[in-house]
Amino acid sequence: MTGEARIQAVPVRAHPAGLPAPPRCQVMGVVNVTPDSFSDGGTWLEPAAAVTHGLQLAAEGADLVDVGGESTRPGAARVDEAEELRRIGPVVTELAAAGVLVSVDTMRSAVAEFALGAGARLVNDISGGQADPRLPRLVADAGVPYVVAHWRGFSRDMQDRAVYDDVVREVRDELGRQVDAVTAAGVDPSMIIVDPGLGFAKLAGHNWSLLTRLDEISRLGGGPPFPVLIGASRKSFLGRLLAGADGQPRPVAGRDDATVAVSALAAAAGAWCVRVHAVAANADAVRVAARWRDARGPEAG
Ligand code: PMM
Repeated sequence: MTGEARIQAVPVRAHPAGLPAPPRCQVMGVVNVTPDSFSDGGTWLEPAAAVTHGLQLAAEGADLVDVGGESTRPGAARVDEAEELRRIGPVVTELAAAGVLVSVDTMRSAVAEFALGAGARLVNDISGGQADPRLPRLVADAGVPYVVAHWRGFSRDMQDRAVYDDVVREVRDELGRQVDAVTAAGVDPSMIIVDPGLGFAKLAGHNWSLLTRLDEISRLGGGPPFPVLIGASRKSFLGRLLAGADGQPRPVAGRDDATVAVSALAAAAGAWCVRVHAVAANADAVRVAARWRDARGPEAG
């Protein structure tokens, strides 16, 4: 590929309809109201602690705060619906009432319905419309932005399905079919955000390949590019990269600086949003990337 062709391949950053559109990559702060998430499980299980944390993330510069009540770490069993609702209910309600732009991280229509009624403004469905067929229709009726992530099945055994010949082509094809399905269910394409689903039926090498080809992930079908969300924060592929001399992966608590590096690179490559646990440093990183894109010139969008 020539240098010129490479420059033209840098994607214009796309924004979903229905949300504010500052001229930089968005930062989504994570509040996991779970006992068992890999990165922060148990820390924010009490509603009051989760609300305080969400407000803190917003104060640190999160454009959105993503509230979830079901762990999706590899091997995790499903939580039942009533428990998921019990966990997220007061947290979504209080954060939305405080003026925070809340996204709900759920695969269930009943949970999304409650959260939207309580003021959430975006649905983040890591199954990309596949776990609960009623969810895309609910999102369509609500007219809110919808994160459609590439997904090959529930967390309990998803890593058995981390098998690809050409990960970027296969993820694009499968994500394209997921987008077609949710569009057929009535979701407006301008409301769709796509996500390669890092770590979901992916090994470390798969994640790196996807991260370097965000432009291709954003261009599914013949329409305008889709906004892309990246969830790399503290994931095990970063722990593996930073393994010590003994070969042991860097523990979760030591992965935030690497997350910031990924955020800067993804934002410079045109990602719409990075989903992160440690907001302040990532909010700085996306500002550096915005200035970088600006200085690089108009062809970068
Ligand atoms: N990763 C996790 C949870 N939700 N949502 C989206 N859209 N993309 C992701 O990559 C993603 C997600 C798992 O991470 P966590 O347990 O630290 O929240």
